[in-house]
Amino acid sequence: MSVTAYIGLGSNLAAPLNQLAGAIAALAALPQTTLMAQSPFYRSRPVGPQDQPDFVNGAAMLTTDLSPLALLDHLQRIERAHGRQRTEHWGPRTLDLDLLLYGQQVVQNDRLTVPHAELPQRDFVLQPLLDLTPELQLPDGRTVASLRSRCPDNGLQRLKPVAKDPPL
Ligand code: J1C
Repeated sequence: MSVTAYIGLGSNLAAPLNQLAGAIAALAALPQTTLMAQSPFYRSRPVGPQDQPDFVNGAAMLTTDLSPLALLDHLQRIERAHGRQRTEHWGPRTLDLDLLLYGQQVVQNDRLTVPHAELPQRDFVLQPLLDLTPELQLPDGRTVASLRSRCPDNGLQRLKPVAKDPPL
């Protein structure tokens, strides 16, 4: 039985828009998985140290027969393939792929917390989820729309879905 999963994408180094475009292509090529939709991309102010570039963030919706951990293995492989550099905690990053939601399942183990622990307080995660699925709910019944309306503001700017975006 395939499950609908949502992946968060983020980058603020090495041509972030290209990083996210490459990640989307890699997600579309995953085994036992179909890329159903991608959200618009947003420019966002960094959470954490402010002396780093703005981020580009977005989300993808997949249907998959991969288990949560098998999916995480693939996400980490894609991050490495995109030349992820050594990252300091809350510092700048080449490519992050986060498993945000895996159907309505709750996963809690050494490697994985799903729903993603930071999801409820990050507008750059909630807004792309809302764009993909306006009625989306977490396993605990909270709606993404209600969380979005009450979360801190990172100055999201929606980027145009064309190659003419200002370089980031
Ligand atoms: C570990 N994990 O987390 S990296 C991994 N649950 O080794 C996994 N659901 O084992 C484990 N999905 O810091 C546990 N990994 O984008 C999960 N993120 C799960 C994936 N400001 C999981 N504006 C550590 N935008 C793992 N990003 C978890 N500021 C953390 C990468 C993958 C995201 C950031 C803006 C951003 C930031 C900071 C610097 C805080 C940001 C943004 C890391 N992103």
